[in-house]
Amino acid sequence: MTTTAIKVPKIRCEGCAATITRALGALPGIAASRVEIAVKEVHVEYDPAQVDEGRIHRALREAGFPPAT
Ligand SMILES: [Cu+2]
Repeated sequence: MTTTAIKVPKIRCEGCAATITRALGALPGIAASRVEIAVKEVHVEYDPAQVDEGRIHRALREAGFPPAT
């Protein structure tokens, strides 16, 4: 498993966190995800054989929460 922390400036509340958790849960290969609202970060544990960070970033963009560049 690989873990990553992705900065997402638009995270503001539990509603945002729920949307993000749902969006990432729809991807294959996501073992766990946790949204840290206070620091506007998404922590993701994933199987690199099934999904990569680019795909995770795309899912976040599609959910309305683009990662910081
Ligand atoms: Cu929100």
